[in-house]
Amino acid sequence: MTKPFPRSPQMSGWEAPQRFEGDIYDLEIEGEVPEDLDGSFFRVAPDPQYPPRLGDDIFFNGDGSVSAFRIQNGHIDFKMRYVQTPRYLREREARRSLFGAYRNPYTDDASVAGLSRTTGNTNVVMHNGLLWALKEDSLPVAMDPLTLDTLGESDFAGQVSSRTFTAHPKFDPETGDMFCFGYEAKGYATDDIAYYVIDPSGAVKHEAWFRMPYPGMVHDMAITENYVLFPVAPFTSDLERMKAGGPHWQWEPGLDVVYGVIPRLGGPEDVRWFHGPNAFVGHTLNAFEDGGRIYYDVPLLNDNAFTWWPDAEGRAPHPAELKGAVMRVELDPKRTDLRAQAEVLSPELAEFPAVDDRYVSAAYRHVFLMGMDLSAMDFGPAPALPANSLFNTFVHLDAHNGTVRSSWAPGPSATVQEPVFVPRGPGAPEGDGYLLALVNRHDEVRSDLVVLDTAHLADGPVATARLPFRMKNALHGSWAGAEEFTRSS
Ligand code: V55
Ligand code: FE
Repeated sequence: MTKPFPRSPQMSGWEAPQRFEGDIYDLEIEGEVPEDLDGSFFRVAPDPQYPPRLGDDIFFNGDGSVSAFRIQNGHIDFKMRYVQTPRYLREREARRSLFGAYRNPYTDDASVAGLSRTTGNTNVVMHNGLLWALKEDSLPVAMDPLTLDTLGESDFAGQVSSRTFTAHPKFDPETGDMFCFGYEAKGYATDDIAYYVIDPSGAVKHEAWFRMPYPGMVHDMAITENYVLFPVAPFTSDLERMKAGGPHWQWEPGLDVVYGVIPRLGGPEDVRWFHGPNAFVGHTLNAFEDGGRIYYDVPLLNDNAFTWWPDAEGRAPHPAELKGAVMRVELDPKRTDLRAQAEVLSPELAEFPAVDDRYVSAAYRHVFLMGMDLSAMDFGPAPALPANSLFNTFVHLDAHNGTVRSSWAPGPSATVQEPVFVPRGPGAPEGDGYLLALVNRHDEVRSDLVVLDTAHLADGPVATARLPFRMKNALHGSWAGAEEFTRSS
């Protein structure tokens, strides 16, 4: 018998588990889905299969539940499946949770010792004709992009010896090469990064191992024409704390953010660590080079947004105390003091960026984010909610001058989920096309998939596909054109 889930902030209300798999053929659609859209919008949300082993749990520790919106000829078919990880299958067999706290195997049932702890709950991306469900504590899990059947965890046929793999790989738009890494690559609480370049057929064409200045959190990365960047956020892991049943992460207000910079094909001897002031590091907008300098665009906050991982004194800010901006961080390879210089690109409280994938690693102008317009909300922000649950607008930011080019808010009782950008066609100018995203209609306890035209963002959706149920907040997702659904090897 399955006991009820706890009524805690990260497990109730909009974040109550869905525990649901299924299909809806032909969603009902208001408006017109552009006929030229042919592909799938994939996204993944943490959605725990069973009530937590330790009584309560955090949003980030739920089983990965992938959804796909297959869009073709103006129709949209919906599909939702769990990532059938070894952990999911073992718990399903036992009909209860066997795995304990986030990234802490010392809190697990003895029967699962040594089994993969991945949930695949953080991002889904296409590579080599497969859909990869990603969680930064483990190796990636391959899925069939059309059926969402789970094919299994992969070390790329033995080529990847890192124990872990990022949820935020970057793809070179010219070559299709996947730039990726694992941190804690040699095991829990180690300070090793294993960096890989994997070509579109799945062959590892470059590998480099190096160590971080401290065992921090490296949630995202960036690439430029010649370099790869690894931003380390000031949390630390500690094996003794984990063995005592404590949290994997501790916030470190006294530590700098460090930015690892390595040439694309560099080795450990080439890594340089730039230092910037203590901050909470968000998601990569993009990075590029200009005049020999590297520019990295990323939101930085004044304090720890993961309030469930406090500092050594047990302190964490109230979410209302968090202030941040989208920053442009300059990393000058010629600087001998290795200081990172940051200036405000936009004061917007904006996160979960989507750029035009054709401009990743290069000079770019257009980026779409979720914004937070607190004046437009009429339901009180509650503390300790998952970090991504209070955004309520889509914002089109101009990365040349930091201005808001346009925005759209779905209404006073709605929040939004991470958008993806799809070019209008192969020859479309940068940023010209469509934004696809879920909107949470809190008054109706129901979600919509909206299709926005980026040329007329403020006019609202050109098409709205109504889902007949609530969709928990996803973390991340991606768009894949239909041409990507075939394997090259
Ligand atoms: C993040 C999310 C994670 C994780 C580590 O957004 C960092 C940051 C969903 O899981 O494991
Ligand atoms: Fe992320």
